[in-house]
Amino acid sequence: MTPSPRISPFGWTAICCVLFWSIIIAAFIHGCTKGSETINLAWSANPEEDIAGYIVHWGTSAEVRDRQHAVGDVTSTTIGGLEQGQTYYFSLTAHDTAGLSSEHSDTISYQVPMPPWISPHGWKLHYVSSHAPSEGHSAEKAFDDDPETFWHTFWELGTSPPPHEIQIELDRKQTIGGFTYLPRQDGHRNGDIADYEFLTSEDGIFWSEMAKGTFPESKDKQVVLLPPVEARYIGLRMLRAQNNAHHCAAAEIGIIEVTVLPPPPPMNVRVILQRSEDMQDWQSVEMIELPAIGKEFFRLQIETP
Ligand SMILES: [Ca+2]
Repeated sequence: MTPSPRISPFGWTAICCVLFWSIIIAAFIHGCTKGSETINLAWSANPEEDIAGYIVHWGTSAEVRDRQHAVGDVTSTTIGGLEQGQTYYFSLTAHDTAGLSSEHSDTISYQVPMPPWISPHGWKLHYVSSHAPSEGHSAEKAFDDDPETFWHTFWELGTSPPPHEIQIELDRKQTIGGFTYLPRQDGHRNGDIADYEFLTSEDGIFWSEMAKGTFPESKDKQVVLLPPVEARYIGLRMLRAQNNAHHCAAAEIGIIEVTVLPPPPPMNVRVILQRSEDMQDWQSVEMIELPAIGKEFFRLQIETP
C-alpha cells in the first residue's frame, strides 16, 4: 500500500504526529563491494494501537524518493543495495489498519562513506573504565585510525564485569550524526560488544544517552545514525559482550555526519468533476488541485432550476 494523504485525509493528522523527531536511524554497514552496502533503519514505535505498519521511502535526491519498502508493525528494517559514496534520503510513514497514512517524517540524508572514515586526529582519551596498556591495548587504540590495533579491558590480574566505558574528547565541538564501532580484527571474539549505549556531552561532565541497542554478531564496522547533536565528547558504554564474557574491546570508534532536511511539502489533492448522461460515458468538466492540509472534507452541491 502506498501511503498518500489522498487515501483518506480524515485521520491523517491523527497518526502523523509521532514519527517526527523521534525517528532514529541506526545503520549497520558491512561489506566493501560497491552497491552491496546495507543500512538497518530503526525508529521509535508509533504508540497508537491500530498501527498496521510502516513504509520507508528513499532515493538519491531529496525531491525524488522513488523507492519504498513496506514493513509490518515493527520498528526496524534493512535496506540493501546502497553504494559507497552515494547520498541517500530517507523518510518514514506509518499507516493504520484502516489504511490511513501519516505524512512523511523529516528527511534524513546519509552518505554511504568511502573509506577512510572521519579521521580521529586530535582526539584525546577522556576516561576509560579499564584498559591494558602494558599489553599494547590501551584505550587510545580505539581511535588511532588503525583497524589492526584495539582497546581491550584489563585481564592480567582478573577481569571486572561490564559495564565498560570509554569517553573520548574530540578535537573540537562537532555536530554528530552518528557513530561507528569496529570490533577487533584479529579474529578473536573476546570483547566484541553486543549491547551498548552511546552518549555525548558538551563538557565531559553532563552526558546524554543518544542511542542504546545491540550490535549484530559480526566483525564488520557498525554504523549507527542518530538525530544530530552537537558535542565535544563521545562515550561508548558496553553493557554485554557477544560471548557474554567480561571483556570489552574496540578496534576503532568513530563519528559520522548526517544532514537533516525539512519534511517534503504536502502532496496536492486533485479534485476532478465529471458528468455523464448515461452513467457510462463520463466527461471531465473541471479539475482543480488543492494543497493537502490534512484532515479536510469536500462537498459537492448541485443546484438545478
Ligand atoms: Ca585502532
